[in-house]
Amino acid sequence: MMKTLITTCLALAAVACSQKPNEYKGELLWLQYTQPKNKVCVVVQDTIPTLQIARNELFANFSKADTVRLQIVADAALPNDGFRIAVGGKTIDIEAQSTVGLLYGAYHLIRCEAAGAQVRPTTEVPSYALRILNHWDNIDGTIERGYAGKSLWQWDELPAVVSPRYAEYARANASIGINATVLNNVNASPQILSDEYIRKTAALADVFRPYGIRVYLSVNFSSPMALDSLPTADPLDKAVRQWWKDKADEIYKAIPDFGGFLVKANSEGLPGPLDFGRSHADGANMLAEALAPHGGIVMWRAFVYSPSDADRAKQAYLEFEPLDGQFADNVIIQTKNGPIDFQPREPFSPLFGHLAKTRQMAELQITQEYTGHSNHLCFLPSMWLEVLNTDTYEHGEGSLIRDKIEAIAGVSNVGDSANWCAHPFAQANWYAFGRIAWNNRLTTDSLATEWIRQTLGKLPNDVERKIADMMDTSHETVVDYMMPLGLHHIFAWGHHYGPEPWCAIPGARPDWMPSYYHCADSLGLGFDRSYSGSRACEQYNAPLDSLYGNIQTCPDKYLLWFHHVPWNYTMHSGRTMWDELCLSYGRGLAAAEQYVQTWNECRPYVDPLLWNSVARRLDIQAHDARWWHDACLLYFQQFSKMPIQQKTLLNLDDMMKFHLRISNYECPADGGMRAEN
Ligand code: GCW
Repeated sequence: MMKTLITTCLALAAVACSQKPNEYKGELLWLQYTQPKNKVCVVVQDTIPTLQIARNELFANFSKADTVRLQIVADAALPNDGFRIAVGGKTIDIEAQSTVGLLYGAYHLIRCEAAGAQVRPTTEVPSYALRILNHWDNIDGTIERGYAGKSLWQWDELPAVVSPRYAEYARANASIGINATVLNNVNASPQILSDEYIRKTAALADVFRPYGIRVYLSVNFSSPMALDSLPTADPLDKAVRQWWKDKADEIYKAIPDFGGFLVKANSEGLPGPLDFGRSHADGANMLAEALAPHGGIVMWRAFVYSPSDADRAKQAYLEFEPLDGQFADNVIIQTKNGPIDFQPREPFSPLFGHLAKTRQMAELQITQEYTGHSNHLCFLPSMWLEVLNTDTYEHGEGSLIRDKIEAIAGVSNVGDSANWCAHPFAQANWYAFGRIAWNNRLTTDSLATEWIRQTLGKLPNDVERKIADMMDTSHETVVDYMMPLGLHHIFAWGHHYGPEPWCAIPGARPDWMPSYYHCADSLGLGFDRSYSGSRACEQYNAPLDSLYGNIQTCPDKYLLWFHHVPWNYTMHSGRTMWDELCLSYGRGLAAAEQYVQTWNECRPYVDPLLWNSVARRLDIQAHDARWWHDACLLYFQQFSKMPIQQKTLLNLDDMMKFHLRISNYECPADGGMRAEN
């Protein structure tokens, strides 16, 4: 018996190895469907575009039933495009209050089949009614902090030419429940509100509408002056208020379901109400008043910092807390997850534990400005869920950020690269953002396996597990080899890629320099935000204020964020802070190097072009991890004067060999790029 069993297993294993890897087409993202065997009968009540899309998707990509019936129902238990799935034998029913809800139900069925999950009766209502991408796309076609090519939006051709990629973009978003998009950069050009660009925007809105996606625009606060030469943009000026009302009317005439405005004001040089002695509330409320008759909203960003206080991490709270309750009902304050700026890890922004009388939404960064651009594998759900599941203690224990916010925005990583995101694993971040915005109870690992099964197809369990583990650990690995223990903002000037803790640009703002944040000196390392320092810890509700503010109780992962720690300080582990720092950098480096090995082991099971594309980037990532490790430890060692455990450093000869290996990387004959081109 045992002999037979072993023989069978060996035979199966042989078959598995010999199986041709599933083909991967970069441009298809997680929608790598293979045509199902039998064709399902899809019953819809109407042939409006959204239902036509749902029917076509099911007909082409779902085979786990004989019949699927899509039914609009009046059911208050299904708000915000929620849906219900009922299973009766070989018939499946999708019910929803809206046609978009039925479309989401259709993509749910297709996802179940593609991910190998059983279709079970269920009711799904989205965690957030507004699930929105922010494209930092400029109208000249460039993308700020974009690493996947140029902007998708071909403004010069629109509205006459409508690229087929716009519908593909909408389909990808609808398949993961994203229902809104801001087309342009928050460093907004006033030009976006010209009548010419409103017509172009309307053409895109027409494509997105059947997929349930509403269009929003980032606006420049000085638009009345830039576009129509008004003498001021003062929000209390009657002519300015009228200008915005007229502009809103013009937009809604062209785009009846326009979503509203996203605003970066009085931040990094952008104009705003403070230029006219007014408040953020004055500015936001003026725009809100213009949009209110049309049901539009204003998303007003809290990403502000000016030399008003010695600590940049305190400034959003200082500027916005006093305005609590002053914003109009259709204003939502959009706050980055952390107080500074999308670092590999930050404590949550204290605003999420305050502004009890103000609508709030979170801004997460999908594009990897600070986590390796499109070269590093950094699966971001573990960072995002760490933030969303944090307790702010605003109303005592159990005041989670995920329940506090009413919407969630992601700064997009999408460009016109053939596979949309350049790094194939960056697609997983776009995917996961949409899925978390729909269901904020999902976990990093469930998202990783869901994405792997749809994108890479059915793999042997151990191979899938290896890839999922790589994804699950990748964010912590990036933190370890870039900025462990609460270090932050020690990246290179300008492009923000690579280490530069020594960076000192003459004349630059001090709070743009790494030394402002790491504060390395002969005594220690880290920014003192405790009671003896900037007292930023006081912006957190009890007991977090004292938990973070006391070096003994502060969690290791935030230690150098909140404290200037002596090099020989004894950590919870019993090691000195210096040794803990060396260990963290060494751990991150080792993990990045291990990913290269892990991916080699997966080679027989992965599409060759995909494998090459990822292998090349994992090599770069391992190289960069070594670069971060050595650069930071050798730089900080100048201050600590303490030994680095030799095993963690390459000697010069090995270092040269290492760099040569990377710089002379033998690109595969086929370039290994076609997965992307
Ligand atoms: O992260 C910083 C970026 C800027 C960005 C700014 C912001 C769009 O370096 O490129 O500008 O924040 O969030 O407004």
